[in-house]
Amino acid sequence: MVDKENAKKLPEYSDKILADNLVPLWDVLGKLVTPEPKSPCQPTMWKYSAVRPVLLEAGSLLTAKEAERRVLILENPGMPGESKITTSLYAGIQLIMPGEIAPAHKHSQSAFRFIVEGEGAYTAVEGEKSYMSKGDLILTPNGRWHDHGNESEEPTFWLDGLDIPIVQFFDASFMEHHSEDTHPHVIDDGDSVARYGSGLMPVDFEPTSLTSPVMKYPYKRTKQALDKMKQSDEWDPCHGLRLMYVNPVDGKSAMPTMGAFMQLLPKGFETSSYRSTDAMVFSVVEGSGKTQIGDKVFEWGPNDIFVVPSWHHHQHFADDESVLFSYSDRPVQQALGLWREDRGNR
Ligand code: GTQ
Repeated sequence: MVDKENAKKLPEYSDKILADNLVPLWDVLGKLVTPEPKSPCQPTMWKYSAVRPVLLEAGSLLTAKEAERRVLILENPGMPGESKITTSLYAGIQLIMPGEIAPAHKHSQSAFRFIVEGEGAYTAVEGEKSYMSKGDLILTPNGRWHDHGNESEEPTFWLDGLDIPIVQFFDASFMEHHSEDTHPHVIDDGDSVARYGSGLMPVDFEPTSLTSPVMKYPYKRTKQALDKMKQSDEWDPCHGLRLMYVNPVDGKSAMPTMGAFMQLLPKGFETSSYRSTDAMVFSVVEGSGKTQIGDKVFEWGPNDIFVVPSWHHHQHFADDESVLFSYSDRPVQQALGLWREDRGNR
């Protein structure tokens, strides 16, 4: 306990030293070093039925080229103005109309596209096109030229996941525009999947990136894996069946800064209460159900997106067999020895 007389002098003391850019730790220690995670991130859901029409409206207001990227950011209401869905990650829904091109650029930020609606648009990474189908995961490793195009007759929508806040935190952002709208097409479509994503790897392959060399993880294969595995009827109480997208070079996360996952919950399944230090963004691929996060309940169906903040107890209830995609900063936390989970015992 501080002496009574001295306690009166302390506020004045704090004010005085502030002019010299000094702050007493004893005033702020409690909020700096918390006994457990205290996140400004709020549990939130975006219904696809609400996002889709307003994004289409943007489709008639500006072209993909004018916008560079026609995206609506999913901004967490707990961090207004910060363009974040969690404290460390960014999410947006991107729309590209038939015939449009979103011009080539490259940046320090890593990105993935998780396809929500449409068939036949593409993302090209250094000229290698990956054509999109619903549920596909397409990677854009940091520092690589990428452009998007839509050769189909339908508008195409996808979820953009980027590590923008992580790069911002480190003040390490660089970005360049290509002199052409599209990077020259120098690699055959599907080359990276064939070369690195077939359980084979070129002899003496030396990776030049921490990101997986496989540019597309097709939903067809992901779903086949889940469908086969569900027949063995071995369910994780907290996750149902949950798979992680991996880099075949090292078996680690497909991207260094973002972990991506796909899980299946059988009809009627109720997961045990779970929490972890990585805030998770979920995108519903198939099925319907609800997720309880703390005392809030979110009812979801196909293409809805919701976020579970760090260290929030949550449970999923599947009304129908459901497939949920999710991503988080888990690989970063694990690399730094920070990641923790709590599998129940409420
Ligand atoms: O498609 O390259 O949602 O650079 C945000 C920044 C998408 C992209 C976003 C980007 C992109």
